[in-house]
Amino acid sequence: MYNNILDRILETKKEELDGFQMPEPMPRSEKYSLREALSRPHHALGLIAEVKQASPSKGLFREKMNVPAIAESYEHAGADAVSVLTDRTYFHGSAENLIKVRKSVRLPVLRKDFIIDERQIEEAFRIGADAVLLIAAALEPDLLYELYLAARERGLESLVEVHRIEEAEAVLSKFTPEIMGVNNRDLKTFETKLEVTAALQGTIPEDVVLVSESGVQSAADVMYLKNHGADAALVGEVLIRAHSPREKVRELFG
Ligand code: IGP
Repeated sequence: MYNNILDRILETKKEELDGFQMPEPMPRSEKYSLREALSRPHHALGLIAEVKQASPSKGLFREKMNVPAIAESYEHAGADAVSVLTDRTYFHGSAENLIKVRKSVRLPVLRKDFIIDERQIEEAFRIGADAVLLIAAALEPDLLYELYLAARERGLESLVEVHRIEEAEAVLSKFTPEIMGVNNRDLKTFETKLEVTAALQGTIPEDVVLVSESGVQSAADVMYLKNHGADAALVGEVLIRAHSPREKVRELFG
């Protein structure tokens, strides 16, 4: 019925939006800028550490997650920002997890979800996110730009994710995002290779903060990305699986 997993996720998202209920706004104290944090990273390469309990390609990473403890360990490890998967159906995430992270760290928090509607932007603001993910493979360029503007109006930054050169070019022909993510994983096939970042490096303007996403497993990977134009890496699985995320960050980022 579906050509690929991304189409299936987007179909589910649309269905779920039929019953959408806007949460009450959380009290917000400080605001944190993802772009600023990644512009002066704690390590040689910036780090966005991700809270992710499961994924459609790999299943459950952990039976249980102590979200505040994980978020605190990321902060102590010198992560520059925290990403939180809020999609429930495919990633076992939740808005509650993001709220817990927001309360646990003094770092920018990225809402990681499949955003296709402005209500999800307002929701991200209300639960305390500083930034949202916008996925080029999931959105027509016009809609992506509208959502980017809606986020900006709400004071939220956007991480605009691309995987193919054509996607990057389509985005950049409309506007220049402050922060772009190159997803090393193809969301339609799950194939993951760090060379995707190297291949897109030249397409993304110098002054755009470039986040290389997915598939980082070793210190050699971190070094590779640093040498191929990345300003930061977005790392999920290896940190979530680690007994000590802090030691894992030290091992990978030095
Ligand atoms: C993290 P990894 O391989 O370190 O667990 O990947 C992150 O890049 C990945 O979760 C991700 C993602 C996405 C998930 C990147 N873009 C879009 C869902 C939707």
